[in-house]
Parts: sequence; structure tokens; C-alpha cells
Amino acid sequence: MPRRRLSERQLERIRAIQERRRQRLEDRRDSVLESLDEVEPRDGLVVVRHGANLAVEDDAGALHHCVTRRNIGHPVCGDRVIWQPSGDGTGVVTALQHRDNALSRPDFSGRDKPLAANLSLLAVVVAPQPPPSGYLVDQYLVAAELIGVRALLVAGKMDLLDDAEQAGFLDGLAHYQAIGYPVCPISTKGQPGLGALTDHLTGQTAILLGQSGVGKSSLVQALLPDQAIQVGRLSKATGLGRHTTSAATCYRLPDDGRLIDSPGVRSFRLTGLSLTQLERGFRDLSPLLGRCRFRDCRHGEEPGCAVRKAAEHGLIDTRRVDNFLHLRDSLVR
Ligand SMILES: Nc1nc2c(ncn2[C@@H]2O[C@H](COP(=O)(O)OP(=O)(O)O)[C@@H](O)[C@H]2O)c(=O)[nH]1
Ligand SMILES: [Mg+2]
Ligand SMILES: [Zn+2]
Repeated sequence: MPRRRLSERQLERIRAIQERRRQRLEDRRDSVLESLDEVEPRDGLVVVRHGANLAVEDDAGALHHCVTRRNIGHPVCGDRVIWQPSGDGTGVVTALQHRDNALSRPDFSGRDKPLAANLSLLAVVVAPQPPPSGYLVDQYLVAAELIGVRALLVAGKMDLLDDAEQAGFLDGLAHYQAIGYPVCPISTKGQPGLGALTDHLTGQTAILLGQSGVGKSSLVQALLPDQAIQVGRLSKATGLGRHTTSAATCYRLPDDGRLIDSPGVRSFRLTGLSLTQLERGFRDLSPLLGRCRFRDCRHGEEPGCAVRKAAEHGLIDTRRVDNFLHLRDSLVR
């Protein structure tokens, strides 16, 4: 039938067009891949991410504007990556290296979204004003424990207190020091300065956390006197403009070390955890776990609870146990 023959011819033509198109796409992909083959893959560190655009720092400290291959996951600030210059002054990130850890925050759909990777220190800032909330401090410490990152407490604004008041304030934090979280008294405006903290930051990749008003922004400014210059270099390298400072950014400290600053994550709250996760988040509970009479003890009203018994005997701090129970009731799924 003429009609049918015609339609077969049409189909044939369409097939041929599609084949040519596929071939062209393949050629183009091959040529891109070939051009990448000619350049050595290089190590890099993601300094800031803005959507699909990354600022990647090479081993020599130079910054490169990179885009990522679609299939390699989502590199974030602090990630180590493999990248290749792509000829037009930008680069292509071709692989995401293993992540030691990542600090995440739930996005609006409730899914955990990594914000910063490969941290080595979480610095929790407290101050006489606003008065410290042990409940919030313990949440930051739980976050640190769960991602396996060391934590310390920064006792800020010490210039506001006389010697006796300062001793009293630090005494209120002594139970943290006792379970292995160092406490660093500092001031950005007077004595005792920042020495105790900068010693701890040397060689680390740190992030500051703490409730609003405790002095985090002031501290970031004091620790990064050249922050504006670093931001300028970043926006020049990426062409992304200065609005990138709202994204998590990995700054270089004047001495050896890095500070990841993320205004959006500075005062995050924990969300849904399992009881086991919460228990793991309280390092002072760990020697007691498994010692309660009931295997599924929730450390509340149950008889024979090792946690409550330890608290009654002063072996662990009752404020910590109270916060644990409070978090259990508000967070545990
Ligand atoms: N006296 C004193 N005030 C400070 C110090 N650090 C910050 N502040 C003040 O505390 C207030 C809140 O500081 P800010 O850095 O904005 O806190 P953030 O909300 O944690 O970022 C501001 O008025 C600062 O000037 C300090 O070391 N000593
Ligand atoms: Mg601030
Ligand atoms: Zn118990």
C-alpha cells in the first residue's frame, strides 16, 4: 500500500536523523572527555558551593571556579574533590573523595542536608549574656558526638566579668571540662583575648556554634581579620558575587587551620533521633549503657536504672541527665 510504504520511508528518515543526532552527541562527549584526558586530574578542596558552582582551592592555594559532573553526588564546603581544568578557565569536578564526616541540617522537606564536610572541631560558644542554656549546649555536643568530631566550649565575653564572677561562670561549665570538653575563656573586646582558643584551632577545621547573641559573628571577625579579602578572592575566582557569603564558606585562619563559617548553621537545633543515637550523643552515659536492669530502659521511671543511680551518686552531672531526658521526650521518634 502506498500509504504504508510512505510511512515506512518516513520512519526510516526519522531513524536516520536520530542516529546522526546520537552520533553527534557521542562525538561531542568524546571530545570533551578527550580534552579532559589530556590534563592531569588534580586534588582540590571545596571552599564554597553555590548551587552547581564551586570554588575549589588547589594544593597551591589558588582558587578555581568549577562545575560538577552530574553523577558524582553533591560536594559541599570542606569536601575534598578531584577536578580537572577544562580549558575555558573553569574546571570540572570529576570525583568526590571520601568524607570523614559532615554536619547536616534538615531542609524544608525534613531530609538531612550536609552543609559542611571534614570538620575536626566543633566550638560551642557560650557567654554570660545571653545566659547559657545547657539544653542547647548539650544539643551541639550531641551533634558533635554523632558525627564523630571533637568539641570544645568557648566561654566568651569574659571582659564583662570581674575575677570572682569569671571563676563562678567557669565553675558552671566545669562539668563539661570533667568529661573531656575543654573550656576556653576568651574575649573579643578585652582580657583574656583569644589566645586559649587560637591554640586549639591551630591545624584544625573548625566551626562555631551557639545561640544568637553570644558573640559568634564578633568572634569570626576577630579570628579572620582578612575575611573581606578572602571573600573578595572567592567572588573574583568564581564570578559569583559577594552574596556567596550566605553559603557555608571554608576560610583560612591566619595560622595553620581553617574556619568554616555558615551563618545558617550557627544556631541549628537537633531534630528526630533514635534513643540509641541520643544515648551515643552523651559520652558520659556510655559507661552506664547496658547496665540498667531492663535492656530497653529509657532511664526515666524504670527501677534499677544505672543512669539515674549514677546521677544520684554524683558520678554524672544531673544537669546532663535532665537534658538527656528532656531531649529524649522532645526528639526521640
Ligand atoms: N563585652 C563583650 N561584648 C561582646 C563580645 N563579643 C561580642 N560581644 C557583643 O555581643 C553582641 C552579640 O554579638 P554577635 O557577634 O553579633 O553575636 P552572634 O549573634 O552570636 O553572632 C554584640 O553587641 C557584640 O558587640 C565580647 O567579647 N565582649
Ligand atoms: Mg551573628
Ligand atoms: Zn536506665
